[in-house]
Amino acid sequence: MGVFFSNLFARLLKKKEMRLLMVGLDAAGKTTILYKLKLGEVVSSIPTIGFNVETVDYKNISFTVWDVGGQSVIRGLWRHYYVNTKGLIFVVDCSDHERIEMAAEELKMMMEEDEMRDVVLLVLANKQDLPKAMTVSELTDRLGLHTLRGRQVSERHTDWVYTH
Ligand SMILES: Nc1nc2c(ncn2[C@@H]2O[C@H](COP(=O)(O)OP(=O)(O)OP(=O)(O)O)[C@@H](O)[C@H]2O)c(=O)[nH]1
Ligand SMILES: [Mg+2]
Repeated sequence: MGVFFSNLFARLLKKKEMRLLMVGLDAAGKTTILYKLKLGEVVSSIPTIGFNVETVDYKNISFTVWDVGGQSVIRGLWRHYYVNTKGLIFVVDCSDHERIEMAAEELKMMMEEDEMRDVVLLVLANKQDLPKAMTVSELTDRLGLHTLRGRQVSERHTDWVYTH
């Protein structure tokens, strides 16, 4: 009986698991964010060839975050990580005015994939500390977030843009 109850409790208390995919152009800051979330500190990173994966616990949810490299030759591999992804974190370097169209194009293509239809999208406006960084509303415009297929956009925090 005791074993029965302890098993039951273990099941009830088991953390909910959720898989998140983090992508964005190379040098957007994905790996830096991953280790900030995981370790609470900034670690120096080198460009990711392939991916990093870490589990981050928050309240009763255990997030498995897949951080996939963003160099152009690697971008074609992003689609292999879509399966079972509940949320997509798209990281943008707000100081990279030259490549914002490219970022917009990559995001649009991804969100048009059938597998991504129901994922929650979070656009992370990164590198806000740099001079001439785009503001969140500028970024929302440049990425065409208001026109993403079937999605509503809400800006809930100054440097985070969520769509669902
Ligand atoms: N100023 C500033 N620099 C940042 C910020 N976040 C990351 N960086 C720097 O940007 C550079 C690239 O960061 P990474 O985290 O390696 O970028 P990435 O998106 O993982 O790049 P790939 O792995 O090539 O796809 C590093 O030199 C970071 O220190 C930020 O918020 N502000
Ligand atoms: Mg990286």
